[in-house]
Amino acid sequence: MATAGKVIKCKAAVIWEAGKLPSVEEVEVAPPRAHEVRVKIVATGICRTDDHVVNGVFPNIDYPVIAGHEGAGIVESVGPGVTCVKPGDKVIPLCVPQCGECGCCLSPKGNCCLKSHICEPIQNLMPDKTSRFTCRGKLIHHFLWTSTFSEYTVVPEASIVQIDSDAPLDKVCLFGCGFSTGFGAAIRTAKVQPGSTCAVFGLGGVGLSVVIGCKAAGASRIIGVDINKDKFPKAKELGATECISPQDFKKPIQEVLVEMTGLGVDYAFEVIGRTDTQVAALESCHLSYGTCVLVGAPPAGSQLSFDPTNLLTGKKLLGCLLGGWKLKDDLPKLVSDYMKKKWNTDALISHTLAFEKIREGFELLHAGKSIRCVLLFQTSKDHQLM
Ligand code: COD
Ligand code: ZN
Ligand code: ZN
Repeated sequence: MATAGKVIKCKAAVIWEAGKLPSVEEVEVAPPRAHEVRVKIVATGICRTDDHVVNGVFPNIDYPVIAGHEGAGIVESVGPGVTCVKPGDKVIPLCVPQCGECGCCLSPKGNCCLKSHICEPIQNLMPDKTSRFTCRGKLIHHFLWTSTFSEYTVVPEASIVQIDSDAPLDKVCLFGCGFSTGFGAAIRTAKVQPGSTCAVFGLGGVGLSVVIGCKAAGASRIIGVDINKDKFPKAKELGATECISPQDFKKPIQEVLVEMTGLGVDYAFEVIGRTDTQVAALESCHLSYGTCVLVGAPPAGSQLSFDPTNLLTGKKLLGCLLGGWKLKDDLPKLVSDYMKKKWNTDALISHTLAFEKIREGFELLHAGKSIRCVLLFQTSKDHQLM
């Protein structure tokens, strides 16, 4: 590529301080260093976690920052030592890396890579504690080592995977977070069995992906739970057999679910990120063999409090990050299954906007009107890659 080894000037959405919506700026993106990859992002979704960065919910995030972690793009150039991808490859940046060397990556049992931005002392610079982004002379921080709200981004090689060269990037960007997180919670973490009864608390993009996973696993009853009834039609389209709002009942929703099912659901998923709904999900499970999976992350410092009898009778309480997938190993297969039309994730995309309209995308999320809003970068002639 003509741009290899050079600083690239391009568009990015910078969150200058907590509490402020991102503003679209021209940023400079330095070339990748050893074991890093520079990617031209083609499309990126907006996830609730990006909104948490806008709102300043995470205590360990330094500003200014470029958020975004649900993107797909094309490799522009690679730094010394990179062998996993080459310029021109279609890729998805991984917000949970897979270094392949740490105890967790070497074990088949988990996916929380110990060399990630979460397990290292939490920081939002590159692994070498420097940044590849500047704007108006200021250092701009990375986010989750992905920063997909930039037309070009630099990621560590542990945080990128090649996907099918025919994959539509404006659709499979959702596999970088929302879809994989929800689908994996049902398929990989809970291992939902055919004929079972499931409850899904929260019907946003991630919760609807849980619904898709439960249906794909052959669940016979899938009960969607949300306070926003506008979410119900899409949930039913994707496989929910019934939907209920806690606001329509005087008694706690867990009691309603236990009554609806006899002794409770086989699987309950909490996909909101609140401790009260986490406890409600656990209490709605079958008292002897129900499984509750926590998907949503409550605010930092939250504590969960519940009657331990819930577990003593045999219920299981699980949690997962990105659905539990080992993303380098599993994401290409998920994309190729999508290409074989095994499930329809396109239905999760409620809005597609030009990247410049990113603020509108956040406003749609705040208003509860979007499921997934995908932002598209227009390929300028200067940076044409294909
Ligand atoms: N009761 C029922 N429904 C509720 C309640 C409530 N008290 N409060 C909100 N809801 C509903 C909302 O109406 C909405 O429909 C839904 O819950 C939440 O959806 P979104 O669109 O706000 O959020 P998603 O689907 O994009 O993401 C939700 C997560 C909770 C999964 C996400 O924000 C999160 O916590 N992620 C961390 C965990 C993880 O694995 N992250 C990977 C990178 S993000
Ligand atoms: Zn690792
Ligand atoms: Zn996310």
